[in-house]
Amino acid sequence: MIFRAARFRFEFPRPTLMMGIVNVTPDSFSDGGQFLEADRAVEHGLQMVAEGADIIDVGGESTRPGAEMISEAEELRRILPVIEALAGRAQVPISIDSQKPTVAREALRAGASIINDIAANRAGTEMWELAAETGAGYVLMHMQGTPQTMHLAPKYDDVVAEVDAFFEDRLGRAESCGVSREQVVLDPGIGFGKTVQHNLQLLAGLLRFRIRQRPLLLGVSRKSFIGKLVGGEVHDRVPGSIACSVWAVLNGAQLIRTHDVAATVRAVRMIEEIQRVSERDA
Ligand code: 9MG
Repeated sequence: MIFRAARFRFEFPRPTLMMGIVNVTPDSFSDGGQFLEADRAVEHGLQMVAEGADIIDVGGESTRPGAEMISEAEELRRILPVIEALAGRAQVPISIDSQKPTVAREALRAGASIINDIAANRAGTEMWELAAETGAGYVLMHMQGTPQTMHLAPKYDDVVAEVDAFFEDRLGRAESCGVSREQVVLDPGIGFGKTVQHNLQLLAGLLRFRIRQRPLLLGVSRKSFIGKLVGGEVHDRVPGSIACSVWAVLNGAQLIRTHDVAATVRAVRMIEEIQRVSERDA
């Protein structure tokens, strides 16, 4: 399996790709002013690359449940200097985490190579047309509702089957807009319009998505369902996040999105060593 993202190309099987998270939001970096905010985000991204990140995901708008949307101008003000600097200084692909096609387009112009699209459930085709035109990598994520509504009443008869049907449908639609399958990574969108039980069912059912023959990305990092299950504030959720990431790798995920690159890389590399010997000696 191949994943193409502009000038980057990844071939699987290979060690799990680590996507490090850089949030350029006022609540993630102190309000030390526009330049300080961007500088700190760039340093944070470079630090993650030094720790083993293969991709850096830059986002300027919070996607937490109930978070308010910000204007395009404000989102661009936050992300563009960070993407420009990281694309110039890091040797890894930069991904833009945005729901807005116009923001994604400017981010690609500034040097990003992947669109992380949490809103692949929207009706419009603009984001796929952009991916087709630019050859950018495309993370196709499942979400029920929007970040403003998704936590209110998530409902599924069979969450794994419904997410898989969504993947099949959206892969077809993206392809009919000119996006090659090799550009696409699938993501079940843990926490996006899902209850704690839905998240657990998706984790338990990850192998089902192998049928789509595309790399699978999983993002569980510090999410609230971990705190609800095993307790703890955001920073106490790291062990639970790593446990879920290891589980995901053992169950077919090829990319992990994480705030905690150094610890997650070590845990996943350890598992990969065991897997290698287990497959060799089977
Ligand atoms: C932006 N963002 C927050 N959580 C995410 C997840 O699980 N996957 C992807 N692709 N993006 C996410």
